[in-house]
Amino acid sequence: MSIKITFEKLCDIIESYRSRKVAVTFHAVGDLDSVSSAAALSEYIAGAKIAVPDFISGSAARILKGQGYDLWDNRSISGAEAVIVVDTNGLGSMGSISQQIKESTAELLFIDHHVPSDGIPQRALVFNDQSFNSAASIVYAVLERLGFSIPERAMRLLLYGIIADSAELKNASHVTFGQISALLSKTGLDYGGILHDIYRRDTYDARKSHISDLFASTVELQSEYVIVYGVASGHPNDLAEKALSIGADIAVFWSISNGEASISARMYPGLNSKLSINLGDLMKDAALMLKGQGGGHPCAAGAYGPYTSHAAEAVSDLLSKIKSRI
Ligand SMILES: [Mn+2]
Repeated sequence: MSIKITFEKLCDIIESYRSRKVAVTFHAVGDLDSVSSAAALSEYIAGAKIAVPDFISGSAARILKGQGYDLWDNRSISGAEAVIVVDTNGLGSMGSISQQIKESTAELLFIDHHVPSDGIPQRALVFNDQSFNSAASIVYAVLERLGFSIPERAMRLLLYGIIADSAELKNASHVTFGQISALLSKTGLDYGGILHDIYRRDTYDARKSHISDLFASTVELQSEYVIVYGVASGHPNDLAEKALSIGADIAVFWSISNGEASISARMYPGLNSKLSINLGDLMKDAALMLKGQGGGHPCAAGAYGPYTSHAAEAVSDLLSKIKSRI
């Protein structure tokens, strides 16, 4: 069991890290909440170095740059006396950096707002409070409590992070509303403009190909579940998400480009436990067939590899495993 700490203790620790060598990292495919939390902490902790686990999502990277930050390319925690992991509930979702953390002797501090997992090392200190809607909300509360005068670019980014994780304010408490209100007033930003920026529409080319690909896909009803699958002309993960957003329960799409096959699957949240399906595990088998890499989360996973001639077979194998559980 890791060591749970209170908000007061968290503030003390962050304050004590101010003069130390600290690495800040987050879950694989860092989103706006992760990157804004990391960026704001690195403003407070002068010696902080941000370590990107796998990569940063396209919209997070765009907004990070838009707020005047350079994109981080460091992927190592070496040399750090302490590692702060934000927005992450265990090493299982940390991609390539989890091995570095396992091998490191640095102090470990997790700051998160997700349901805790058992994938946190025993020696780690953990602040996890799900009454905060986001990691950015926790980081903002800590920096305020420490009396730090947060640079404006970090305030803007925290505001984006808090709003992004609020699901258009559906996931928001009185704390969230209070912080959003304070940050809007301090930065002069406008809520509608931020939403527009976060959920910017795809280009017309991308929207046209999403719609064409979805029309060309196969739609099956198995028991009471709608399964959609087919070929994507763009990124298969985008298409699988679109399929879910218009009512699919399970979506599997694949593509071949530049000599690489890529498969992506999505499931409606919660179906993994209901149907005992873990897409992340199933994608490991798909990756073997593609002679590449695969994995992910129970409801969102992918595999890619150079063995393109086996892609169709890997997809039908995946679909039959999924259907056998329904
Ligand atoms: Mn988050």
